[in-house]
Amino acid sequence: MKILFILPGIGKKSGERYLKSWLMEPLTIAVLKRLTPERYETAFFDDRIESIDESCPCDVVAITVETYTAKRAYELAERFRRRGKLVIMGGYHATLCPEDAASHADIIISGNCEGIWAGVLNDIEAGCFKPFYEGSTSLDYGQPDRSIYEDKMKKYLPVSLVEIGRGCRHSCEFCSIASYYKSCYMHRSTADIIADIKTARNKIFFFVDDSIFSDKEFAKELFTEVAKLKITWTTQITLDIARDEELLYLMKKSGCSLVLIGFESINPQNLKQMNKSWSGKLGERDMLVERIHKAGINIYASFVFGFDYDCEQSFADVLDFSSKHKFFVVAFNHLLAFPNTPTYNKLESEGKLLHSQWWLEEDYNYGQISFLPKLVSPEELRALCGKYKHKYFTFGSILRRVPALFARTLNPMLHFAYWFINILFHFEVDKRIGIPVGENLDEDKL
Ligand code: B12
Ligand code: SF4
Repeated sequence: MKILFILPGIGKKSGERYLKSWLMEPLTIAVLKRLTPERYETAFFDDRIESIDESCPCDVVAITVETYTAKRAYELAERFRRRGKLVIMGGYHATLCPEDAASHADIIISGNCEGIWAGVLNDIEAGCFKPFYEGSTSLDYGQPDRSIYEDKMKKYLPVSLVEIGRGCRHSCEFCSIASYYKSCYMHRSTADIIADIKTARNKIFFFVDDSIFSDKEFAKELFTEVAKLKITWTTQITLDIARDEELLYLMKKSGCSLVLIGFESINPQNLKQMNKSWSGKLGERDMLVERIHKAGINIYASFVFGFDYDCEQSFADVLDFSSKHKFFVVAFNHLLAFPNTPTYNKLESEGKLLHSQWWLEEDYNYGQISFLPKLVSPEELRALCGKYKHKYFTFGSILRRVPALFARTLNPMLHFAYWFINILFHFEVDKRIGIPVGENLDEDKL
């Protein structure tokens, strides 16, 4: 039996390339490959960089589905089903919205597939598969098998993705991770992680966790081991890491020079609304940011607008806050109503969703607002995100932040990343907006 894995793309503007900043190696596929018993043949198409060959000989098509890629995934699924292939879907969207995915797949796997994937393939071979499988809570896959995309490595950013753990102990209302993992956290063994790092191809690492220090004692033990490898790494964390100075010190010592922090908002009422008040209380936030900067760690600060207390002044306040702290880079995004999160359910019950299945809407574009914000119109919200992003990525702003960068780090890799990312964002500010979701991916990959 031959399994064809597919990573669908979101979409791209006609005549343009897929966004460079989204082209990271697809770790999900390397893990799925590792979990696939060796007796099965496998192939992989990355829709972001190559054309999908529908005539590729295979028996089973396994598609990973995120909300933004659902439309494209369903279109590809239908094409393969017309050719008599069996389609399996898994991933965030297939898990959080199985009723949506089920009409386009023969099998839906909900949640993590460690411990069940081989059994599902067995059932298919035996002709007794079920339409729905509940995933496991195990995270025991050993080493991801990156050979599945070895031939495409040159197309990806030169960063190795490694997973430390999955899930997060918090319950922010807008977050797919909180809904998917039901606010639980689990991690791999230190031995597996270290072996993974040692065998990865690139020497810059992105630990794809959302909350790497959910288990503090484990994080301290891990950082101590990682420090011996002399690598540079980045991850996504929450601001409260700075409340534990020992942890912060160990993190820096282990090679962490840049972290993405989801501040989301600096307005206490918004933070309360999204259940994220714990992340940095009023008056404490500046001190925590300074502590992280003082430790020599740069911050990619991510903000989300569209909550009930957001108006243009909120953007101005966040821009001031970001400029004051001279963040390495920022993201000014609008709120996304991901299905089956409390935010989505609340907007739906209040009648504020403009389209209930916005991800499947015809002509839906990346950056289009799918709900009615309270204090601004959807068009204003979208325009304000663009306007304030522009302000942060002007060449003047990029230059003004350089002395702070030197004060935090002299690592040439970080300096290169600073210029690369800021200039990329300077030019990509408008490029992301308006990407037609689910379309144009069949044009020749440019
Ligand atoms: C790395 C990452 C990225 C990278 C690249 C991702 C890539 N595909 O190459 C970058 C930074 C570019 C990125 C961009 C974006 N991302 Co992202 N990303 C992640 C992140 C942090 C890790 C993904 C990963 O590798 N996980 C490790 C693998 C092993 O786990 P896994 O994918 O969950 O797979 C397991 C199971 O889910 C299941 N499974 C998954 N797929 C399938 C398929 C089959 C057939 C089966 C059987 C099982 C199965 O089995 C696997 C093993 O158990 C996740 C959050 C997270 N921690 O997972 C967000 C996440 C996937 N991203 C998300 C989003 C929203 C985006 C963006 C839209 C952000 C934006 N606003 O621009 C863009 C879209 C880019 C794109 N798709 O082209 C959301 C998706 C939410 C949703 N409901 O769909 C997530 C969950 C983050 C979040 N906090 O909500 N992302
Ligand atoms: S802290 Fe981050 S990952 Fe955890 S629930 Fe909140 S937004 Fe999601």
